[in-house]
Amino acid sequence: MNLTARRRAAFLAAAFLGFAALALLAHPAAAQTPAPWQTGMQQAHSPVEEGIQSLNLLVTYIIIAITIFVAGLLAYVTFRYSAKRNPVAGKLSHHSLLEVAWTAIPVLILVVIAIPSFRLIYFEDRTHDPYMTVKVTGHQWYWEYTYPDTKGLHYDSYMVHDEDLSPEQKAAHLRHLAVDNQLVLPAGKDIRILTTSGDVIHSFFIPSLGVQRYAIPGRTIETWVNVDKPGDYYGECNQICGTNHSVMPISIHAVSLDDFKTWLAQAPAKFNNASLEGDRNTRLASASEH
Ligand SMILES: [Cu+2]
Repeated sequence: MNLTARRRAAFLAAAFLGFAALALLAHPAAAQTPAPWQTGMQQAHSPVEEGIQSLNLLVTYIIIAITIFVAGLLAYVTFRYSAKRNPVAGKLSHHSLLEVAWTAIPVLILVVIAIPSFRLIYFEDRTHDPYMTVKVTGHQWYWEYTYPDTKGLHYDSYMVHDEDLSPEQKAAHLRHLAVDNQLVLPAGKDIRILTTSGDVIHSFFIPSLGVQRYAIPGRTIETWVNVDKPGDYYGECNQICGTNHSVMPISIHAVSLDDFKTWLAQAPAKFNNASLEGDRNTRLASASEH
């Protein structure tokens, strides 16, 4: 191995280790909430999020390969064709095969990315024959959950403010994520989600479940979720929607089908509409003070 080859190998090895470290950082063992100093994605807990993460991984590998190739090429050319080593510049103006190659290869790479990308877009768009439907309505600044398959069960979900967080919620880093009434769903079932809004544009976003849909006044947008196992999953409104945009987190409580049926049986009594209306006004007044 001559000096040039050795330097090139050392450079490529350093570049590879650097990108490998970045790739590892991007995939830590994560929870269903964001972790302090987290840079990568949360662990996947739905088929859609698994698809999103595998597509992300594929694209990351392609990016790493292209970056290493371009950086290596640049380093080689800088070294090999410096004025010292190559005093007489070449007069090559074009090279047909090269031009065909650098057009066709990027097109091929884009096709390789496009096929799984489009497949995923259609996969996350809707589900056929869902077990049930939930309607999600964004409001300034809380979420309203409706179960149209029941006799009009609906309730509001407000953030728990800092001073009201329990020690357990604080320890679990649930500041600006914990809510009074979670969206309760059965795990392991396909659930149709319909989003809309009562005022301005919001966005219903739960990273670990791969759910992200605008909530737009006058429109109903569809997606679906199948939460893989019981647990609590957190997200936030991710469309700037006014002063208190930051105080309308999303918390999903996924339970077994039996537990869900039990919950559904007692939920209408718990979320009495008359008392909710009164509650809504006082909570809104207190929310605008924060
Ligand atoms: Cu919002």
